[in-house]
Amino acid sequence: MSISSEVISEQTRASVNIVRNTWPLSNIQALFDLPFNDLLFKAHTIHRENFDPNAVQISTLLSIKTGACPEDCSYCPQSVRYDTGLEREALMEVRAVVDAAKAAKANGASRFCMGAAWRSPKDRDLNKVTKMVEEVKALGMETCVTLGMLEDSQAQRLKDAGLDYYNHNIDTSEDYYSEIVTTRSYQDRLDTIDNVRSAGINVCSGGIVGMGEKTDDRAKMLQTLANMEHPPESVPINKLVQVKGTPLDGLDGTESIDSVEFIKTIAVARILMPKSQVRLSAGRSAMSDEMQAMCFFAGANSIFYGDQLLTTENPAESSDHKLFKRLGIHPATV
Ligand code: SAM
Ligand code: DTB
Ligand code: SF4
Repeated sequence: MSISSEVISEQTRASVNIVRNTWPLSNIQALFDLPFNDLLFKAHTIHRENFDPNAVQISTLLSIKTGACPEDCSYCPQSVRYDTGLEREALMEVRAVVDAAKAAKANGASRFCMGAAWRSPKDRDLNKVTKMVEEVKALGMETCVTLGMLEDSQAQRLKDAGLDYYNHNIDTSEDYYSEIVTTRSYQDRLDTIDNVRSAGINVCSGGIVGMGEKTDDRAKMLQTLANMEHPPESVPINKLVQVKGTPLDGLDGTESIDSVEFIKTIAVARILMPKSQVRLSAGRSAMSDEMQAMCFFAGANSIFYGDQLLTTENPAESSDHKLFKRLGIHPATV
């Protein structure tokens, strides 16, 4: 496989800190087609030019409202439409959330991400969530929330409370999206991201791989993110956690994604978005230390830390400590 000198010169431009946001799909496909070592070398070079290669940012997640979500996202254990055996829980009290954030801080997390299983928040819910944001921020942590679709006035309320990041994923390519979610459109997601951006909140947006999509869908998903007027500051790449009872449970190895393809996706994300934090997100419990090490080499520089994601398992904190020690990685400071 050869890559044109024009493509190489584009990467060189990116590597000297010019973030381009007009990536043609063919250039992204050409990156996926590169020999693995060439792709990883390129991604790692860009990573080193923009970040401390041995620092990984640590975020801890908390589900502040669990289950009974009206949406039909076919990967999600929290949708009311699938019988996943999950107990629904009402919106947590502010005090309990702040206690969890204090514990996360004591364990080394720099960012606390609060997630709610809503299609979109009601204004009365936001009264409580804005209090959570204010109090968690007062602990000296970065704050992130993910609450579903957001109107611009709601984004402004969160900004006024001091929110640092809003997570809203595009999930997959526009072409594949209708296979995965029908209750909100791709454009709805892009509109929410625009509202978050306009309010002056940092954008956290990425997707899920291993849902039966093709390499081209992964290329298109990354193209959509990288070509935003301002690419997201934080890009979570989730590997589908298959949950019993959801429509996507039971995809086999050929329909899902293999380790090499996953690492390549991280590398391409790093090349396309040289200044963003690329987060190795859901799915780490099923990854070996060696696989995670390759992801960090390819440009991942953030993780979710703590033994639970929102409702599913994540590696134990003690095993992440061991992993960091084995790899000589230290937590990034805010
Ligand atoms: N309800 C809000 C929303 O969807 O906008 C926020 C919470 S939602 C659970 C946050 C993200 O988690 C989803 O956008 C999806 O990308 C990711 N996610 C959910 N279930 C997952 C799974 N089984 N495997 C990997 N990622 C998942
Ligand atoms: C993101 O991209 N991944 C996180 C966070 N943003 C909110 C959520 C992963 C959820 C995995 C399934 C669960 O634990 O319920
Ligand atoms: Fe609801 Fe979010 Fe799960 Fe979709 S991903 S079903 S919106 S909680």
